[in-house]
Amino acid sequence: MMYNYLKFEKRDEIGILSLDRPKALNALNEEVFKELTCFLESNDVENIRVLIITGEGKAFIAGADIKAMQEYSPQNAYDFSETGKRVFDLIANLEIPVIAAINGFALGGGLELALACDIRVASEKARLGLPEVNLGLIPGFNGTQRLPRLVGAGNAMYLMMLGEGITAQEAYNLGVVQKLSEPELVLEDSIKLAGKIAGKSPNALRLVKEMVREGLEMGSKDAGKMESKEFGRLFKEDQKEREEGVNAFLEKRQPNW
Ligand code: CO8
Repeated sequence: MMYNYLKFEKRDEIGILSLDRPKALNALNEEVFKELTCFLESNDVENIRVLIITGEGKAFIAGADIKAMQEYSPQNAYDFSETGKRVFDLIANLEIPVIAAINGFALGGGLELALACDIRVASEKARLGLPEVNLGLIPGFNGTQRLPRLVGAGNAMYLMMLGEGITAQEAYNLGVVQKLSEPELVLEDSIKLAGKIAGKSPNALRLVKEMVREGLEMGSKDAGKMESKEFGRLFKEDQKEREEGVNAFLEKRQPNW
């Protein structure tokens, strides 16, 4: 599939998806969401073990396309918000780990996309924030829900009410970002991290992701039960990855998943 606003490259078992609309700082519009949906539902994601999402040029993503939104009716705005949520849920629900390699500005909807990823690596020079309140808007792609689940209500309110970009170091201190990189090494460091993760049991990675994602929507007792159930299920005879992982450890060799 040919994309206008996306670039995809595969390095071994790692996929690198770049938002490629640098003149508009990779701002998200309906066309970008269409292409992202196509990509996320394609075979490309089935054939990799870890996906990295990054941006071309000086921005990761500077938000939803403000120019396109200017003409929106309430129904258009509602639909756009729902479309964005569907796309970000596709990212969050992928069975493989997803790393956001934040090479520059991650603002508004751009930060919301990064929040739908599992891990965020950021350039020390990146700025991150939710500037919607400056436009009389609120985050509309689930940011009001994902951010407090990640960093707590106080830190989320701080970012959403401040409406200013914060430095990558501040974002790291708040727990929005998990790893900082020198600006020219963001992608390389993300690939290294992806490579380490790609060596782990794909089934275990899928389950970790599912337990965290589902668990955040449940009470802790029910979530704990769900975890025990899945842990027990791993000891069924058909669970080859668990068998291989344990055997490899005992035989002092690398597992072959
Ligand atoms: N949308 C559309 N175009 C954009 C956007 C954007 N979000 N951000 C930048 N651009 C464009 C600029 O207009 C400019 O275009 P042109 O060359 O044609 O004038 C080009 O990208 C380069 O930008 P700048 O010249 O402004 O670059 P600077 O380095 O001077 O500044 C900034 C970079 C600080 C990132 C600045 O561009 C900026 O403040 N951008 C807007 C950031 C922002 O407010 N983002 C939040 C948008 S709202 C949002 O995301 C809500 C999500 C929920 C939507 C819910 C659905 C209804």
